[in-house]
Amino acid sequence: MALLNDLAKKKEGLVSGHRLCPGCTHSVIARQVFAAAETDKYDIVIAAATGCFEVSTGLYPYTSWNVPWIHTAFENAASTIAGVETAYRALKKKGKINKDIRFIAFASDGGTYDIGLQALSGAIERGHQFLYICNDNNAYQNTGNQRSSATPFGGTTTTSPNGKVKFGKEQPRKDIVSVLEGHHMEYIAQASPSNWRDLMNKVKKALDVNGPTYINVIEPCTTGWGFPPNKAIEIAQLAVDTCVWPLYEVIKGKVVINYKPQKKLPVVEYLKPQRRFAHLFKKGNEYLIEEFQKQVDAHWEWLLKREECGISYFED
Ligand SMILES: Cc1ncc(C[n+]2csc(CCOP(=O)(O)OP(=O)(O)O)c2C)c(N)n1
Ligand code: SF4
Repeated sequence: MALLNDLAKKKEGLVSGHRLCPGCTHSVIARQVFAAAETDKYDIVIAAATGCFEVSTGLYPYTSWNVPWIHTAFENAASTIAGVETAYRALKKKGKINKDIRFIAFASDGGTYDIGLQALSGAIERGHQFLYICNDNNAYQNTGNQRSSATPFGGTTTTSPNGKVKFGKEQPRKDIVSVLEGHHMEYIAQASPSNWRDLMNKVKKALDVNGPTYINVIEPCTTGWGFPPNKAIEIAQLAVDTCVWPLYEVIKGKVVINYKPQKKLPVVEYLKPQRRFAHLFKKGNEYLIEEFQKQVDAHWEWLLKREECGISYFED
């Protein structure tokens, strides 16, 4: 892995002038992705689904993208990038392009877990070579913080509000990594911008696979989650240290956990600094925090067991 000094000198794929909220991690993640890409060996082409990241970085006639970038509808980042990749393969076959190009789709959880899942599943099944990065900010943030299937249990949003009748989102978040595992992809991972070297390793690996790959990245959203703009990376680290957001890879179906906290923190450490969970700390709601902890523990134990037994359903 390159030294920080060298990384700082690399050409940026996303530059200043965008309109993301102060403290938003969308741009932090993108810069880590570009720092990882070996742009001396290949060019990068991006497709971005409608969402905070897309509307803030590509507001016509301005753009913060320093690489070829294509706007797509909310629901079809995967099919758009698959189409671009197919055109590239066809042109390469005809000898009209001879450079190496790698393709990345960026979408958030609304455009991935929910409305773009069909397009993503189809593109993966067809075996296009692209890396799909989901920047998961746990809700439809661009349109004002509506619940998605990635919203955590108990989290309040405008469409899963807490009050006298409800306590926030009633369902646990969708385990998108497990959903995608059913596609038998060679490489799936989960990462966090707080653990940037780990994230960069994953991007580098994923871009070298000859087929579809997927990385699920936690994307703390200062506005929707309710924390000060300078705390985003701390919040991401707390997600990792509480195992709310385990860092792991599924390589040809085998689980590899990249980070096991020496001391696994209780989930309250993650929940407390965020306004969207404030109601969980009201008297009488202790059971909700216990339930949250139970869900996190169960998923973590399951991952540990899968790593230990090392079985894979994947056929080489
Ligand atoms: C079919 C369709 N439905 C709704 C919209 C309106 N819309 C645009 S972005 C968005 C939410 C984006 O949420 P997410 O993918 O989680 O991205 P975020 O803004 O949170 O980063 C919605 C509802 C749309 N563009 N197209
Ligand atoms: S609403 Fe959240 S995800 Fe969207 S730009 Fe602001 S901080 Fe980023």
